[in-house]
Parts: sequence; structure tokens; C-alpha cells
Amino acid sequence: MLTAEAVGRTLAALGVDRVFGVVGSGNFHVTNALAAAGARFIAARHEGGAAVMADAYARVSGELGVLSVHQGPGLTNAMTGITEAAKSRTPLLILAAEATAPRSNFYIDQSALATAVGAVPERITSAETAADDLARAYRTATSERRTVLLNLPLDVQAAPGREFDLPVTPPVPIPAPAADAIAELADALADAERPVFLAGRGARNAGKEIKHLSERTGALLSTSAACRGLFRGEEFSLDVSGGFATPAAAELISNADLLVGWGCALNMWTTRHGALIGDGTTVIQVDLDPGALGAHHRIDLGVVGDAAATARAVAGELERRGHRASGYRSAKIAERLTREGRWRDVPFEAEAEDGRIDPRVLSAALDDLLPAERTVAVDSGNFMGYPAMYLGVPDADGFVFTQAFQSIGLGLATAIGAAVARPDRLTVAALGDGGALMGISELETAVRLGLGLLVVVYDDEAYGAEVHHFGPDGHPLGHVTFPPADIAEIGRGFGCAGVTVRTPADLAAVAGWVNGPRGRPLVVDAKVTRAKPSWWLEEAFRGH
Ligand SMILES: Cc1ncc(C[n+]2csc(CCOP(=O)(O)OP(=O)(O)O)c2C)c(N)n1
Repeated sequence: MLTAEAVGRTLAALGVDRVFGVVGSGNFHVTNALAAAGARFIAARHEGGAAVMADAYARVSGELGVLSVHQGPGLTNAMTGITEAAKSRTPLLILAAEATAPRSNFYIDQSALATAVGAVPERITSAETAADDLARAYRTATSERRTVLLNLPLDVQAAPGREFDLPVTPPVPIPAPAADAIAELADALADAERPVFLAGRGARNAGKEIKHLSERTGALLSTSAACRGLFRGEEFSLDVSGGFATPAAAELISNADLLVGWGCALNMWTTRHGALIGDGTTVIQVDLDPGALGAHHRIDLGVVGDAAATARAVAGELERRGHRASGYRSAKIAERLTREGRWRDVPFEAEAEDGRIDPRVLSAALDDLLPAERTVAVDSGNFMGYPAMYLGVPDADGFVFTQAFQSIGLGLATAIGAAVARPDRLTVAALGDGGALMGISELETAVRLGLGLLVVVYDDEAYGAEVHHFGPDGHPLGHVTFPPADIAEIGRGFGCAGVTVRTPADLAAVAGWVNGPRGRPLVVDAKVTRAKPSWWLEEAFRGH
């Protein structure tokens, strides 16, 4: 057996059952060994797509994402997706073949590349050390939630290897939050009249505990965009905080006297460059990572701890004190949230442009006609707030937001990775025409996999974000505007169904597809109105 095969077999034995990638000579054997041992290999058409699929798969399934790439260009093609994963702390293991001879065309300093984007470089240095090397890489990816580049030098891969068991390492224990910090957080909550909880991705597994604490303290519930859906269906949920927030949510959050961030960076997006946090508001941040505390916004108290454990401990402390309060919760606020808690409920006058549909009309109509059990994946661009906020999602797994690197072009591959993780849900890829055409090769992957994906392209025939950024100042826009492209026809060329939407009536074809067998993806080329920037982009420009 080759060392390459030993690595593949061992990973399969550890439970790796999905691998995304593009196969070349350098990763041929390791990938085949994984597949022979029972893992399903998902061949993407570009390594950039494969990396994003593996990332999205990990986010939605909660399992380790695994990516397999050829040496050199296989890795460089994947770099944008790897960067997104590294910034998002996605547990991702990249099996990358490595040319170590500097004269090889394929030679580059792969470890330096990984380090440059925040991934952790590792290497199988010899057949003899393969078990330890693999164990280290696997542990770093899973226990520390890191994106790990495991270099597989070609000569080491070809060396005779043998099947091995990975050394068993106990999981790294998560330290309990300090008792004095719990007491201080309990004091602040007991004093607060208008507490708001803001949950980020670090609190995805703490929804139950945070809800319980919010009921005891009368806190309103909100999330970062990346954690959208965590409090879905809660009477006192404000949905997303930040640029995407509804006017009602933004007002209620800015009037808080205590804001507690749970596994949430409190970055410029979630706080609207700090504008949603009043000068007198007490800010407390709970995070596993001490380095995250106060990194983006001033805080009055930082608690190092797991969100669920901390919420549980604080609830216990308040119970011991006999404290229970209605806080920010009242019948009036509940009633207000029923009326205007979702963007869909905020009245607007539809923009009129001949042969084009207002993106809000489009998004609200889609929300009505799509099944509730859905996953929404959103690319970047001016359009992004519409699908992100007008389409409801069933829970936090139902919203996949690969936006830590703010790259366009990742949305389609994100949707494919998510759909592989949750085939039981209808997956929607919401894209701008720019992002769609950048990542379009993966439509073939979606067709080949038989995914019933709904690809909705908010087509303004432009890099709308740039048009709205620079247009008002009279700059030339020739480099950011494009002639019309028939994206529905492009979709048909890949083997998808395709429909062009210019009016609400055109959505009948989408309803027909939704109610059918969904054996192949549907590409919706929605020609959207384009006179004004979206509300969230206008907000973002204010912060620039
Ligand atoms: C990879 C990458 N290239 C360029 C940009 C800069 N950029 C941000 S938004 C945008 C335009 C996106 O256009 P489109 O996907 O059509 O969405 P729209 O803004 O028109 O809604 C560009 C080029 C980026 N964020 N990422």
C-alpha cells in the first residue's frame, strides 16, 4: 500500500464520508483510497467551487469538511474558498498534493500560501511519521475549528505505507466560565431594563440556553447575519441586527441599555459601524476566544467561555437569586414585531422599470411559493439583502452565508455544498449576475449530482454594488456595466431548466418547478429594477 492510500483509508476510518475536490495526478490515489473505503467523492468543476462546497458542507452538517486538490494550480485555484473558510473558522481539512522539487512547474511554497490566508499548514513528512502528522492535522481542524492545509509531498505519497490507527487524543476540554464573570453578567442582567441578546456563529449550538436566559431576563433576541435563523419563530426575535436589520429592529436594538454578544464579533456589519449601540449602553461579550473580546467594539465586560455553558451558568445564578424580570418584553413590543418584525412586512412602493421586477416583489413572492423547509445560500453584491432578509429560513442551518472574505462568486458552490449536507431541504442559491457568471461552471456539478437547486439570479446587468457606489459621483461606469446576458438560456445549456422573470406572473413557471419532481436545477434569470441601491448598501456607504 502507498502512503497516499494509507492516509485516505485512515481518514475514511475516522468517519470522513464526503470529500469535495478536483482530481489530478497528485491527489488521485489519496482520493480513490477515500472513495474505496466508503467516502463519497463530489467532483467539482473548479477547485474554487470545491473549496466552497466543502466549507458550506461543514457549516450545515456540523462535520469536518474535506477538500482534495492537485499540487500547485489545484491549490491556488482553491485559495479564495480556503480563505473564506479560514476566516470563518470552518473545520476544513485540505488534502493537497505537493511538489517539493523547486524545478517542478507545480512547485510553489504551499505552506506560505496557507499561512498568508490564515489557514494552518501541516505536512505528511514521511511514511514513518504519517500517523502522527495526520493526527495533528485532524485534531487541529476538528478541535480548534481551523482550516488546515495538509501537504502531501509526491515522493512521500509514493512511499510504501501501511494502514494505521490514529493515536487517540481526548477532546480538548472547554474551560468553564469564571465564577466572578458569571456573577458580573448576572448583576448586569438583573439591573437591565432593556436587554438585547445578539448571537453570532459562535452561539449556533447555544440557541436553547440563550432563549431560556432571555425568557428569565426579558431580553429581546437578535443574531448576526451569519447566524440568521437561530431564533426563528420566537415571539421576541428581532431577526438580524446590523445593516440587514428592519427599521423596528434597529430602533429597538439602539434603545437597549444592555447588549450581550454571544459568540458574536460585534463587527461593523452587525452593529452598523457601532451606530446601533448607544453611548450609554452596557456592552458585554461572551466568547471562547479571549482575542475576540473587544476586538471590534468597546465592551464593558468580557467573559471567556462557551456560549451555552455561560448562558446556563448565568441562568442558574439568577435562579439562585430568585431573579426574574420582563425586561424589554411587553405586549406592545410583541405586537409591534408581529406587524413590522420582518422586512416583508415593511411597506414599500415597488420600483417601476419596463420589463423588470422590483427585487423586493420578487423575493417576497418567492418566500410565499417556496416550501418552508429550505436552505438559503446568498452571494455578495448589492442584491444580497433581498434574499437574505425576505426569504424566511427554518433555523440557523437554513441560512449559509460565506461572506467572511466578502468575495463575490461563492454563492452557487455554497448552495451545492449545503444541498449535499441537507438533501431533504430545497436549496436556494441567490446570486447577482456578476457572482453567478463568476462561479457558473458549478452548474454542471449541480446537474450531474441531480440536485433540485433553485438558482435565482438578481440580474441588473451590472456590478450593481459598484454602480451605486460610484455612479452618484458621476464616475464613468463602463467597466462595471454589461450588455444583457440570457442567463436562463445559459442554464439550459448546462442541463438546467431555465426561466426569465420580468413580472410576478412569470413566477408561475417557478411554482410549476417547485411542485414538480425537481430532478434538475432551475435557473431563474430575474431581470431586476436597478434605479436605487438596496437599503443595506446605502447604510454601508454611510460607514465608508
Ligand atoms: C472576487 C471579488 N471580486 C470583486 C469584488 C468587488 N465587488 C463587490 S460587489 C461586486 C459586484 C457584484 O455584482 P453582482 O454579483 O452582479 O451583484 P450586484 O451588486 O449587481 O447586486 C464586485 C465586483 C469582490 N467583492 N469579490
